[in-house]
Amino acid sequence: MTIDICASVHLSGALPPCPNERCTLLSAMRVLIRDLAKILREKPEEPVELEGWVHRIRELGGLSFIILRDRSGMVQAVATEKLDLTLESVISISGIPVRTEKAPGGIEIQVRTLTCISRAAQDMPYRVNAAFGRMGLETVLDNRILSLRNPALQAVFKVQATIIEAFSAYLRSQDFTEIRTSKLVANGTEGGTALFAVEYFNKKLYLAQSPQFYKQVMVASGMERVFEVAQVYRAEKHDTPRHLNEYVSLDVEMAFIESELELIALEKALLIHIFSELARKNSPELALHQAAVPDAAAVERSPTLSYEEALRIAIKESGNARLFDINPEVERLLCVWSMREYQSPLVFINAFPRRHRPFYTYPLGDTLTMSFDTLFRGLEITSGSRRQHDYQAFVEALPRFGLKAQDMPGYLTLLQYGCPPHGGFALGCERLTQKILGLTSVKEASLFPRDRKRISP
Ligand code: AMO
Repeated sequence: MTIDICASVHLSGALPPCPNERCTLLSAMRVLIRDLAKILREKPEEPVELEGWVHRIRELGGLSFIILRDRSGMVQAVATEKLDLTLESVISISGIPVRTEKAPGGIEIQVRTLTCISRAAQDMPYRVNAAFGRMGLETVLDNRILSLRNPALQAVFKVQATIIEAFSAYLRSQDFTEIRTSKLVANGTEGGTALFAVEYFNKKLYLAQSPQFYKQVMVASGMERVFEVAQVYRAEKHDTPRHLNEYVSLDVEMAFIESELELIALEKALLIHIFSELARKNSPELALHQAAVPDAAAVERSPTLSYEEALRIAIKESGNARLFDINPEVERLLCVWSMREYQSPLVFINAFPRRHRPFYTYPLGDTLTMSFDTLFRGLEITSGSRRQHDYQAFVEALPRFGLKAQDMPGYLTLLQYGCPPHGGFALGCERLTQKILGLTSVKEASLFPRDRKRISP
C-alpha cells in the first residue's frame, strides 16, 4: 500500500498544486498524534497524515493493526490488507481518525495510504516495545541507541529537560546570570585526587570536577549571582547506583550571604519551582514511571538537622550505635524518618565537621563548617556551603588540608582584591532525576553514561 509520488511535496509542508492526480495525500492535514482528539472534536471525518515509527504490528482476520509512535504519543492504525512492514520502520500514513473503544486511547486511524520512508532491518538486537522494567540495566545501556526509543526511557530525558529549564528559569527570575566555564583546568577544584588527566599540547591538564573556583571568581567579579549547568568529571573508581564518572552539575553561587541557611532557603524555593513545573508539564512522563513530585508544603516542612543530630537520629532509627558518618544507609534512614515525622521526602543536614568539607568552606567555630547536604528520597542530591572569603583566614587554614598557599595562586588573587561573603551549592542533575522517577540507578538518568567500563555509545 504505497503512494507513488508526493512525499517530498507534502512532507516539506509546501502546498503547490500536486502534479499527480492520483495523490490522495493532497487533502490530508499533517498532524501529531497528540492533536488527534482535538481534530476529531473540531473536524470529524477530516483526513490526516501522520509520520512516525512502527512500534507494534499485528495481523488479524485480514487486517493489519499498527501502533504508530511519534514524538507526541502513540496511536493505533488499521489497514485492510497484510503489510510488509518491520518494527521500528519509519512510515507515513494518511487516513481518517475515528473514535473506537477497541483502540488504546480510544482513537484509531483507518489507513488510506501508507508509505515506508525508511525500512528497519529485521534482526533488531533490542525489543524497543518491551516494558522497560523487564530489560536489565546492562541490556538497556548496551543497546542505548535503540533503547532510547522506548517511550518510558525517553520520558526520563523529557523530565530532565524540564528540571534544567525550571532550574535556570527560577534563578534568572532571581537575578542570577548564567555562566559557562572551562572544563579543562590546571588543578583539581575539590581538593581530592579523583581527576582525569588530559594531554593538552605538551602539558597535562585535568577535566574539571566542578566549576567551584570559577563560580566564586564570577561572584567576586561583581556579578554577585551566577549559575551554571554543565558536565563535570569525577575519576572515582566506584561502580554504584549513585555514581557516574561524568554528570551534569547544576551549580549556584551568590554574594552577600551570612550562612548556609540562606542557601537552604534558596534551594527549597528552587525545588518547589522545579516540582511544580514537572507537575504542570510532565504528567504523562511521570505517569509512565508511576512517579509523583512532592508538593510545595512538603518541601517547606522538610527539617534541617545538624550533622550531630542527624547521626543521633540514624543511630536511634537503626539501633546501630556504630554509625560514625553520613553514609548511604544513614541517608536512607534519615529520609524514612523525615517522611514519618514531617511527611517530607527531603532532609537538610548542616554544620558538618571541618574534616568532611573542602578547604574553601567557611568555618563554624573551630571544628564545624557553614555547610550543608540535601537528602531526597534516601540520596544526597546537593552539597553546598558558605565560602571562606577572608584572605588571611583562608591562607592560615590551608595546612589543615595538606595544601600550600603557593599552589593556589588563583584563590589568592580572588581573595586578595575585595571579595564579598558568599556561598553556593551544586545539585546533581541525574541524581535528582533518578529520585523523582524512582529509577534504580543514576546511570538510567544519563543519556550516554560514562562509568569505568562504559565509554560508548
Ligand atoms: P559535591 O562533590 O558534593 O560538591 O557534588 C555536588 C553534588 O553532585 C552530585 N554528585 C554526583 N552525581 C553523580 N555521580 C557522581 N560521581 C557525583 N558526585 C557528586 C551529588 C552531589 O550532592 N563544589 C561542590 C558544590 C558546592 O559547594 O557548590 C561540589 O561539587 O548530587
